[in-house]
Amino acid sequence: MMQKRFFLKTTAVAALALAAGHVLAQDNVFKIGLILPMTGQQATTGRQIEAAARLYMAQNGDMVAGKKVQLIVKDDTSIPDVTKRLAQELVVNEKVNVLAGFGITPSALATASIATQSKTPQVVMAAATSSITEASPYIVRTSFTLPQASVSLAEWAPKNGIKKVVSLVSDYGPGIDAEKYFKERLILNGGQVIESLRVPLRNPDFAPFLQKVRDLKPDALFVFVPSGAGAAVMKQFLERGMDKAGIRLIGTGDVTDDDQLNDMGDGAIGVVTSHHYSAAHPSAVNKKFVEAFGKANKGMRPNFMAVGGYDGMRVIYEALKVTKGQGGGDALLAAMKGQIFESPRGPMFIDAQTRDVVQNIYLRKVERKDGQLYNVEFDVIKDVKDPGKTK
Ligand code: VNL
Repeated sequence: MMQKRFFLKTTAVAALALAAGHVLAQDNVFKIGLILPMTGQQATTGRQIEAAARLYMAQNGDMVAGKKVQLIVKDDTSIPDVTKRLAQELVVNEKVNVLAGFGITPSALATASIATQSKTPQVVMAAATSSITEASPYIVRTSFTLPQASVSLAEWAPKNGIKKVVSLVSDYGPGIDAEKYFKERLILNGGQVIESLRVPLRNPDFAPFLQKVRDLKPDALFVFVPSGAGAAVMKQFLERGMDKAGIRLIGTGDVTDDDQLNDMGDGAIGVVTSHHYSAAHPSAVNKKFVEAFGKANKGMRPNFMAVGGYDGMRVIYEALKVTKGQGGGDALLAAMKGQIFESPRGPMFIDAQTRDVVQNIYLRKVERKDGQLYNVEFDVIKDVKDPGKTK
């Protein structure tokens, strides 16, 4: 009896000690669960963001405020149910301190309730539908919003001979935002959208839509497709000789994505887009970023997804520093709000009220520079807040 009790006691103590050791080990680790589409249609987005996150860590070390930062990358194949399940596992099993990534809007939205319930900051590095930040008070965004980019282009277009436009967008959140905000602002500026076309997000066939645009003969075709789909649009636009028929191609910068632009050929030269990031952004901070990114990734050029990932890591690192490694989700979130810094994209700011990004939107034209195709910035609208926010 005595012996048994003694045995029980020692095992209980041992178990406690083990648990304490585990807690201690956990305590010294700061986990970031990075959920991205690493395979499937949006794989380039995952590849860009993971590379940028790893670059940020290589440049800034993995010891922050006494914690060892650990990046846990999960592939959601851009299927929202998978994103949600992975987020749940990361929160419950891995006890991640922050959720990050989110290649497409449905994935970001599917995770919002988990962020809210577990009080885990959710740093959206890619997805760009305006309403995302309203889905959870724990969401902070470091990418952009489609209304930001679209409104800026609708300011430029009518002053540059573009009055009659057909819009063509991917038929989901960001596309619908782009369509709506571009149209409203164009009308306000004396232009008109004569037809609004929507293509499916999954396996889109642009051909019949482009044929329709050709028949309608607008001054320009305004396009939003997600990162990775731009090259296909460009190719079919040129194959149909639409540029020769006098139809200009304009869009948010997703269509002349730096991940693909250099392979689009000279037909892309002259295409005007509006966006928050170009690999050709002429600043010292960006030059360093592009160079280091290329060096670490076999010459790969960073696109706007990469910059969203890089800046997202910055926001997380700073929050960890400010909270001295002692804060839970609420403290981290508070330290993310209001951050202001110089990104490779230019100055940026996390609006404390909306948790959304305030940033410059640039007008850019595709040009050949040093033998390569770039989005060359020629105008800027400074400190653009998301026009989609009503509050
Ligand atoms: C989204 C918006 C995705 C813009 C994108 O590429 C993009 C989104 C994957 O919100 O789903 O370029």
